[in-house]
Amino acid sequence: MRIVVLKYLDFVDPKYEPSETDLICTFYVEPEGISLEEASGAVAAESSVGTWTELATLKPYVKRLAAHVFSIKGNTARIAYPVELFEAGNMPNVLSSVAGNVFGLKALRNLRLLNIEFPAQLTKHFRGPRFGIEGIRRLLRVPKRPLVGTIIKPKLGLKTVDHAHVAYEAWAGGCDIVKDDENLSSQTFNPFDNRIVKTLEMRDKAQSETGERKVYVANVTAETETMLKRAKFVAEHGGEYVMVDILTCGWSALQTLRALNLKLVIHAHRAGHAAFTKNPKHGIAMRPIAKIARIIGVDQLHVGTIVGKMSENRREVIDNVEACKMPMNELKPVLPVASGGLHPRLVPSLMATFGNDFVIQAGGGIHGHKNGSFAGATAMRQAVQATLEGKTLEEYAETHEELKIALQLWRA
Ligand code: CAP
Ligand code: MG
Repeated sequence: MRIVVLKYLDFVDPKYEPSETDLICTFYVEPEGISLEEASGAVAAESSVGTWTELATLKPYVKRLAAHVFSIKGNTARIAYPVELFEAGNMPNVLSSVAGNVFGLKALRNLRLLNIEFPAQLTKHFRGPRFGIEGIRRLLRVPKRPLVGTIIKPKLGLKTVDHAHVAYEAWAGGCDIVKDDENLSSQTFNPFDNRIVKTLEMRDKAQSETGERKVYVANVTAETETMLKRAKFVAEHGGEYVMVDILTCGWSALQTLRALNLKLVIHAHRAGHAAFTKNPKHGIAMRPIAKIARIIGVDQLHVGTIVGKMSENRREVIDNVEACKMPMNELKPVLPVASGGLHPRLVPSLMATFGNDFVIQAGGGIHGHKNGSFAGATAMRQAVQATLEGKTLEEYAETHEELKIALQLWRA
């Protein structure tokens, strides 16, 4: 049997014109002891057919499947992957190729996946968002303004009755959305089934008192079968939203949940993302993760804030929002969620960055209000209203006590 060795440089072809069915990845490449061309070729090789190929001379179609480095600018390499490399409808398979072994190669000091462009040939095998921005706005009957959301705090420890009460206060004060925290599942102090029943009762109470639509985002993150059971439980009890920690659950589990196609909005939390998104030279940027989540079918997704407690910079957050909303093979746009260290004083700069199509989500910035969750939620709505009316927060606070107190608490 003849062994044919494809060298890394065999995968570098600046003349290659990507076809519209190719998947295209953009990588930041830092070589270790070899040229940038060879290193880029190494990425293409190890994330497609590899270098050692038996029968290559006998089966030319193997060569045709090889990925092509078609552009290298600075340390940025763009690689085109023939769509036949991937199994249709199998996202983990795609990522095991383009975001698999390559990060561990000795030949690379650093490698970062900056972006992925999916062809329609691949995205058409996924469901995409069921609701998207428009569907969520219709559900909540909020046609224009930013949505106001909160996370029940403290993150863990509240008993079910207290959890439901804090939720009620936040809804009654003006929150559209109340959600579980990413690490609340079904611990003994707050078991899932009872929590859902009690909290949805409070939702109904707040809805009838305020006349506004309210939603509860129940965290169903768990072993896949359990997660599916919990999602069905939420739907059967009149819930309209579930939350999934998409990275700790994994893409397979998320695909399985979306395949159920329940009439539930999927809120995607990205707990753990910074383990591979934070280092600007190595890992996977949040932008490709946002695109993958959208293709599989989440309806709203955390994208960073620029002004809050998390580390993303303006460029990264703008890219994440674009990944959620850019035209992408007929997929519905995903609603961006700004969250992490937010409070009413940050609302004008958030709306300047995000416009109106996003969720302003605050935990401590609402429940930490001197007068409690009801006043905290009211102050957040007042900050949004002031900004919509083109007024400064200070001006509006003169006639709105809750906001006034919030501005004293969260100083500039
Ligand atoms: C925010 C939060 C969210 C983060 C996640 C928290 O609470 O509930 O999980 O926003 O980060 O636990 O920290 P606070 P990101 O409003 O009290 O800060 O949105 O960047 O994924
Ligand atoms: Mg949280």
